[in-house]
Amino acid sequence: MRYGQLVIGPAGCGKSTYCSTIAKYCEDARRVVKVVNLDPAAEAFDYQPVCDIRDLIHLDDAMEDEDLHYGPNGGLVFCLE
Ligand SMILES: Nc1nc2c(ncn2[C@@H]2O[C@H](COP(=O)(O)OP(=O)(O)O)[C@@H](O)[C@H]2O)c(=O)[nH]1
Ligand SMILES: [Mg+2]
Repeated sequence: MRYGQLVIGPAGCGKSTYCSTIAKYCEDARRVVKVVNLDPAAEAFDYQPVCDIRDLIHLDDAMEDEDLHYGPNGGLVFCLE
């Protein structure tokens, strides 16, 4: 049986911490776990995601672009779109 979890919530609510804890738990329990990062604003991980949206776009790309010139919230919406 395979299971998936979608971890969503506002910035700072504990998504990365939760994913890290689950990844460590699964390793200890010898279960296969793969974490996909869908957060373009994520900073550092203490695990290696198998796939990372930041390889496509990062929040800083939208905020630092001179034409776009988004703030953190508008930049996040732009990245998600
Ligand atoms: N008190 C408390 N702090 C937490 C908990 N989970 C995460 N944090 C802290 O909240 C901050 C943001 O967590 P993070 O996982 O980076 O949030 P994210 O932005 O949703 O990925 C960090 O300083 C964590 O150490 C929790 O269950 N309880
Ligand atoms: Mg995070």
